[in-house]
Amino acid sequence: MTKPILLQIGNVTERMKNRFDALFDVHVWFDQQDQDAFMDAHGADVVGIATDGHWGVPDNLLARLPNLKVVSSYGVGYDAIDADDAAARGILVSHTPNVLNDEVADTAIMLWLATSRRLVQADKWARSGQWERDGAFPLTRSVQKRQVGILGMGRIGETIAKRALGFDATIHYHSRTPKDIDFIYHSTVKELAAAVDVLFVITPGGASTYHLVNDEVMNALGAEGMLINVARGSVVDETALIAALQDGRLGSAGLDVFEQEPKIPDALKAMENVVLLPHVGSASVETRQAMGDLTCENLERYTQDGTVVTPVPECADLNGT
Ligand code: A2R
Repeated sequence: MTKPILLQIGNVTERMKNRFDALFDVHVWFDQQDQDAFMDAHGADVVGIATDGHWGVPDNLLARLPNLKVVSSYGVGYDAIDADDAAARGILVSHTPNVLNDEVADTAIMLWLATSRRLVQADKWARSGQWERDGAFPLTRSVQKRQVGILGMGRIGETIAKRALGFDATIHYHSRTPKDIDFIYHSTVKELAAAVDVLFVITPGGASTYHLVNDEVMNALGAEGMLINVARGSVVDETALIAALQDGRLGSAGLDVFEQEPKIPDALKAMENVVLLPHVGSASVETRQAMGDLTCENLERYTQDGTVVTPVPECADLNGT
């Protein structure tokens, strides 16, 4: 029996590839020398897409695959997929929420600690012999008993908050709607920033959160304030961030994500008061395996009963109809 065609966008692990191969005739989009010829030959037979949060689904691809039924994306963020368009076409889109909450929250806390206690500079001080030459490393700022702000009190935001409570933090937050939780809600991002010492950004990317953290927000956070971004580069106005750090209007930043990844502005690389990571929020062996497994389970469930395990909210109504 011929297997349905799965279009694979981006790289997958061997473990994922084996699971895809068991059910699908897999074609790798970026291996196609002539993508138009592939479309002419197979476009009408493609039933599924496997992709990730980085590559998403390239513009116009949905329109060119008339029998596409399911898109399984590796990662929780799906701003690179037009989920409203997919839902309107009756295409089920799934992602991998929850399995990465702890890892991303750990990364956020790691950035907070590393930026506050100047881990990178202290390591250099120890390695370079500066300790022997110049003596003790300068004192740093404590993370204890801080006013901690969370922009985006969702699955990951709440996990960050739980960890911050371990440092005796007072938790403040902003999201579109107040939650039934015992933290302090602020109705605007600027108000939140003005109330806290450190602001964790953990909303989705996309149009609705574009540059939500702007010049005004950074001024409100202030000269002693710290910005930690583990969401998407697009949520923070990077040009304004650089200017605020350079002027001393914002104290410091810990960044896992950037507007033009993998490009990082030289101005940020040159600053001592920022810690930079190459988008590794969920990047542990264990968590990436769990994300890969859920990506596969979504496709496998689809072949069994036409539903997925974890649909994106835009497609929830399609799941099982
Ligand atoms: O929808 P709400 O009221 O629960 O708020 C969500 C909030 N959020 C926003 N807050 C302010 N302004 C906006 N325009 C806005 N849009 C969304 O972000 C919610 O509190 C939070 C997202 O939570 P979850 O949907 O549970 O996402 P999760 O799993 O925590 O992941 C967040 C993002 C991913 O989309 C990736 O971009 C990144 O973390 O890894």
